[in-house]
Amino acid sequence: MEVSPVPADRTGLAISFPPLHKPRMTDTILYDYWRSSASYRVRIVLNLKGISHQLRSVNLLEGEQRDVAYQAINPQGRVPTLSIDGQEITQSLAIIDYLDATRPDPAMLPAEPADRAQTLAQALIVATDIHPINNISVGNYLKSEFGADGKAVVTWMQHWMTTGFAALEQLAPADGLFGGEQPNLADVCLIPQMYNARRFDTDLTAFPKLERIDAACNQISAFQNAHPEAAKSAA
Ligand SMILES: N[C@@H](CCC(=O)N[C@@H](CS)C(=O)NCC(=O)O)C(=O)O
Repeated sequence: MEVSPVPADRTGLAISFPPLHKPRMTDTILYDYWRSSASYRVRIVLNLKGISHQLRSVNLLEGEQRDVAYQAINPQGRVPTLSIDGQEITQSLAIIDYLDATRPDPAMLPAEPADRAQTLAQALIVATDIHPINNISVGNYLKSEFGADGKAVVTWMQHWMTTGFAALEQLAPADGLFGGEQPNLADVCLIPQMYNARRFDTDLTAFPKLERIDAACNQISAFQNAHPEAAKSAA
């Protein structure tokens, strides 16, 4: 296994993607944006698994995700994309699945099928039911097609975070993390969404277990070094 120089080295900036040559098999590059919560998930997992990597910024506010060169490696024009083992992988959960299959320690999902299903269900509340409808492009579409102003878009986002978190709070353990003593995929998906929730002033008082898990994970260096502020300062 590769050894992680944490925090990750961020080389170059933007717009030189994809590499003009295929990366060496050892070059692992995460195309990300510091505030992107899907990227944040992958940064956490790369750190937890101690995978040496570089970060390359795709500035979503400047529209770099729509650059033709970037769309050649990510046709959706979204972050993250991971260049690893001579290939590019898109979609944070597909990236994490690949990392778990090829670098299994520590595992992000339990081996036992029933536990695995429960962890996936918890993670998917965030990754498929909260996050996608709170995206920049969704907010922009609400504005351009439905006349929503900035305040309405924030109300929309708070609503979907609050309803998703209400379910997740019920599923959260009384003690420890979703993964028990070690973080798992549910923790990896939750912590970036908690960051987003605070960023958009979402009331979290009804979710004490989620707040406890968030605080505990943020004591772990793999999470600290993946935090948006750490990723931003590496940019
Ligand atoms: N399901 C995708 C979501 C990727 C995604 O939507 N990323 C956001 C940032 S968190 C993005 O690139 N948004 C750009 C846009 O909406 O234009 C994943 O998990 O990787």
